[in-house]
Amino acid sequence: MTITRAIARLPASNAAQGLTTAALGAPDMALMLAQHGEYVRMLEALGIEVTVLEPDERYPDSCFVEDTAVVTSAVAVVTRPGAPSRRGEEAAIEPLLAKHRAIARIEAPGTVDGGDVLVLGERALIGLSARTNADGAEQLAGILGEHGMRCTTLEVGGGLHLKSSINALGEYRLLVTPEFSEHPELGTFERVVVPCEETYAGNSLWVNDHVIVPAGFPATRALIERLGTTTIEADVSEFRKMDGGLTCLSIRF
Ligand code: CIR
Repeated sequence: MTITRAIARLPASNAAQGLTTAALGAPDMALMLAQHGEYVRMLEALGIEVTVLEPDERYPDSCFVEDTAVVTSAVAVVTRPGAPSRRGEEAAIEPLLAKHRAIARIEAPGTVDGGDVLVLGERALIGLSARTNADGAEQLAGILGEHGMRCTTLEVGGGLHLKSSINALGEYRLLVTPEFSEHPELGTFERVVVPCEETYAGNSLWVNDHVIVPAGFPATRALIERLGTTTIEADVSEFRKMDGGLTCLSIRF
């Protein structure tokens, strides 16, 4: 699907107080803002109209907007984020999506983070993780099923979210970390496996016939280029310190 719109949110000044397991130190806020600006410009250069929301200081993790919604061509599912400190981030996103899609919502006790959901045409992969529980996955599969989508639910394993490890390079082609190279649930997809020493680059972003790859992962970039796909490099070092990456910085539809 051609992406025409995206929603992003500027990092809050207290972004360093967000959740993280990365042990890479505190983000440099000036650099984080500059990287965010570059990211938005990159999406715009791919023909996408980006709505950039003001920082929301109530939620240190609120720049990671992807976790608040799952958007398909037919419906926008507003999530109930798995981390209690992030619950409420979705409220400001819903009215923006309601302008373009019918809205559905994940209800308690279900939890879903958008980072656990990969939408590929009429298919969706839903990851069960510390953030997305079985009830949330079932609700989401039910909603997407009503819109004719086939959902596959799988355990996320080592990463924070499904999309820490599995991302699209096309409708039938996935970029996966070595952990998922032989996963039986992914049998119908062609898989491109990220080298072990570059697993962070498993979170690359396929958008409008380009793949945005995090800076500093040349082997992954070369693998993707070899497929005939144009890549662009984006430095997201400061977001990585907060367990974030390229996909989580926007909701695209
Ligand atoms: C969190 O732990 O929720 C944030 N610090 C990072 C969220 C990253 N989101 C994503 O990959 N979809």
